[in-house]
Amino acid sequence: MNKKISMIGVPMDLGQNRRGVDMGPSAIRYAGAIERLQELNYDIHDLGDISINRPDQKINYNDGTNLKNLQQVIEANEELAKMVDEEINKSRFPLILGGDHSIAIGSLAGISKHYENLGVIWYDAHGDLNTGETSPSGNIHGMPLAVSLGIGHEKLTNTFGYGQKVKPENIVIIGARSLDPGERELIREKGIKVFTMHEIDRNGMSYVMEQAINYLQNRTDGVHLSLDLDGLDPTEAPGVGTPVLGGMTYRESHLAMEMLADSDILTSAEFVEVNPILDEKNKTANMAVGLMGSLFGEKLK
Ligand code: 4U7
Ligand code: MN
Ligand code: MN
Ligand code: MN
Repeated sequence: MNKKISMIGVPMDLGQNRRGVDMGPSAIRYAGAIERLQELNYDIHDLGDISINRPDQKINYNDGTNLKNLQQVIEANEELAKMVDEEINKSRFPLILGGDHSIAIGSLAGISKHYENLGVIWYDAHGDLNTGETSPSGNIHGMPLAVSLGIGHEKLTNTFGYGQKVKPENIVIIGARSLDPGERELIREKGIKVFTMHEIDRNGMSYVMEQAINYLQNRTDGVHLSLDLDGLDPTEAPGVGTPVLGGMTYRESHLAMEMLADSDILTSAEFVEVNPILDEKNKTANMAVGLMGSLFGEKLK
């Protein structure tokens, strides 16, 4: 693993309805993310938080669409893409802290420029494959994976001045258990690889991760991990805005992170959707930091 990490906080909550997720980066830093990684001999630059342009009204509908806060989400993602791009130019590993999951649009826009075949591991209860047309909510945090495939509102898909960021065959979704009808259709149509909770229950996390890693290793030249804390079960990780029962355990998630560390395929990562207001004693942020420890090789130390 690249020993030089650049940490970027994105205090974004405009991609969904609940306040609080904008405090995710602070909660994760407070839980000791930097110290944990320094302990593993990483050279960490904390670039702080990017500034989010908060609208005066609670929800803004721009451009006559159902997409909430479209303009503000675009602006923040452009800024994030630029920063991520610069850090990769300096040969540093981008570690992005959310914020709601709409920020993956900017992460992937900045990262993907550097790879012919960027792989993505989407660790999440949801597919985040909605468009304005299929979304039941109009929340952009339910759309970033579709946007990165070049599907959705043109202003979103054109983030950082180019279209499609990821090829459908280079994506692996892990932990899905809440998929909307339009998302299911897109998964079928594009042949996206999905390991649902069913596969994890039936074959075990070890088998699922082995499959996922082998699959990506053979076809990609870099892999981004996008970890939504709601992938974990809400009894263990309650501090998320869109909890779905029946999720992955902390232990299973540790194993997944350790196997990723062993495989050495990751080139960037993000931890998103931590909402300290909905949390119990910063449990979910602590969980994020625990998983980071495993992801960055604690076991191997
Ligand atoms: B998250 C949802 F309808 N699919 O689009 C939607 F269930 O980033 C939820 O994974 C999206 O947390 C969840 O609004 C987005 C809903
Ligand atoms: Mn989710
Ligand atoms: Mn998500
Ligand atoms: Mn969520």
